[in-house]
Amino acid sequence: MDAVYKRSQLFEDYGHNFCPGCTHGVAHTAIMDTLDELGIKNEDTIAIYPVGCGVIGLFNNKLNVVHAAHGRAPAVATGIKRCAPDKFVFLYQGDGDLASIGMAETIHMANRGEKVTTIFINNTTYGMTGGQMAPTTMTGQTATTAPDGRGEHGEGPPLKMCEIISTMPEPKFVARYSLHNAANVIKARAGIRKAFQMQLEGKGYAFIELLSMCPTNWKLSPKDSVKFMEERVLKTFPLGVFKDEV
Ligand SMILES: Cc1ncc(C[n+]2csc(CCOP(=O)(O)OP(=O)(O)O)c2C)c(N)n1
Ligand code: SF4
Repeated sequence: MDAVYKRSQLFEDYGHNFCPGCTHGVAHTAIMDTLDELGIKNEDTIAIYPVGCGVIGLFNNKLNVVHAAHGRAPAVATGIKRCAPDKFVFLYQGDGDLASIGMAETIHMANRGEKVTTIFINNTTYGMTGGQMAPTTMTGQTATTAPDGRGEHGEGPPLKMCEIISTMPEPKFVARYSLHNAANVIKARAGIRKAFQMQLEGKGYAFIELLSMCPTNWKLSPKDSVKFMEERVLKTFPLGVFKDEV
């Protein structure tokens, strides 16, 4: 029988240990498959990993990885890419990491138009530390630090990173996709591929936001998390391409 799908050779042989229904794993499969498809070799790739659940991914792939302090991935990626412009450099960051403690680094890197690719995992919560309110937590969504729901006590509305970054002149491709079902994963993979291809061609900064499920901290089953994505998350964070100057 012909194999129609093979697991990327960039993964280690053992599986991942994200929670059931977590789409960090789906994001990783999309990234590794895209690197394979574009022929980007492990030895030419440097992945900058964050603090947060995404970091679980670094243990199950064979990429060259630099683990940055919380929020500092853009500074680390900037230094690496400027010193080694021939290397393929991508950042993998959660919403707490990228849009809270790392907001300044994120904004300034985007404003400089560093020639790297950001993969931004927005699951509307601080996953690893147990569900505190993130910059992306939605209005009315509860969190351990917002038990009455965001917005009830002056927290302000969620920050929308694609909308912010697409107002800047330097970023060339800014888009938001979702990982909650197969049809959307196919679109997300196309966006990741376009962004990676851009970097190979030296075309400037790309910011890819992937809406991701965190059933554990949403306190929902994986199946109900899909529903929550469709009924709540996609309404707050509309999908689409916000800027395309490629
Ligand atoms: C400097 C610093 N501050 C805070 C922490 C604690 N911390 C670890 S993971 C995390 C939250 C990560 O949330 P997010 O970036 O949204 O990623 P997720 O786990 O949801 O994928 C925090 C606050 C830390 N490790 N280092
Ligand atoms: S806590 Fe949430 S983000 Fe972290 S692995 Fe579990 S489901 Fe994924």
